[in-house]
Amino acid sequence: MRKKTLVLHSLFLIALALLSCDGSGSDAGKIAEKAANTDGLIVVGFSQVGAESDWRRANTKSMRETFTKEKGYKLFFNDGQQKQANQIAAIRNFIRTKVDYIVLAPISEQGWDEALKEAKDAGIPVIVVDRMIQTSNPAFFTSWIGSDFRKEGGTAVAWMEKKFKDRKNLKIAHMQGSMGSSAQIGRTEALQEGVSRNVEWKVVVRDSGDFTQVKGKEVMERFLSEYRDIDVLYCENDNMAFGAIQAMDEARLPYGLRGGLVIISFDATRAGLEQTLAGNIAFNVECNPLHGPRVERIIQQLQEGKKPNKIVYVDETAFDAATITREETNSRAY
Ligand code: GYE
Repeated sequence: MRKKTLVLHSLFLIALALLSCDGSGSDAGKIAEKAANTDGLIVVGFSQVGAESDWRRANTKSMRETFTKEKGYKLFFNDGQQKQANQIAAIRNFIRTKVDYIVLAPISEQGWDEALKEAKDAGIPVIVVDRMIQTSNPAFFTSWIGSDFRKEGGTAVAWMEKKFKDRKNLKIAHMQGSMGSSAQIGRTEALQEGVSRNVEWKVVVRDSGDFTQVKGKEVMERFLSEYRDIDVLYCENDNMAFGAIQAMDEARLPYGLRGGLVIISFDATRAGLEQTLAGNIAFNVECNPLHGPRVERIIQQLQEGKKPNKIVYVDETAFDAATITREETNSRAY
């Protein structure tokens, strides 16, 4: 009997290790060590979407730099590789490991109820970061911190309304992010509202590039094979814009301040601002990924028995190729 229990226990630990071991920068195997030997550290399980963009990598770095042993934390990091099923498995793994807090950067808004109910039943607070989630019970998460994506889109659309004020028949190509993510939903909604307000605006092609450079290039190649005379590319992040720029270079199509297609992008990462400074991206709306310290503040409040705000939006700005400076670009932290 005892032997059987031992075998089962070993199998359980192996399963835990395998779950956390996806070969993509997750803390492979460490979960098996569990919180047992945490030396009074606060144990945080972070389920990250993936590593699809510069924004995402900066976000991961911010979290890793915040939740260090020196600062009193033990961080379990799981890279979901852009799959919700992986993220749900990670959440369940964190619950079994009895972490103190779960931090979730959700790939999409829907589909979290079951896993989050399990976390709630286990008494583990869940902090949602970056994208938002839709839940049947608001108590399934403690706090959310991230960007107002609808507002980001509104900033881009307001710039377009000024830039193309008297323009007739404006042909827009719309490259969307990962479908069903708040970043895509908000930025897309803003453009759709802009199109319904401006009768001369037409979205001639629309497709998702899943927030990656590789897909951004592929999608742009397809757009160009269908429409050579696109006026604007409304591109929902920098990495897809980099891919689109590659596709335009290969097709020898002009873009940017020199004339030709006007590219609008989101994130304003360092690499994105370089492209803005060079005049290739005409307008770049900031999306701030440095959430590590913000999540830590929430955790500290909870540690002190305080009630953090349920919803917190971060402040963001935007950069116009006509006015951006070298200093602004160089001082970019991500
Ligand atoms: O814009 C994109 C990333 O959710 C804000 O996801 C984030 C978005 C960001 O892949 O680059």
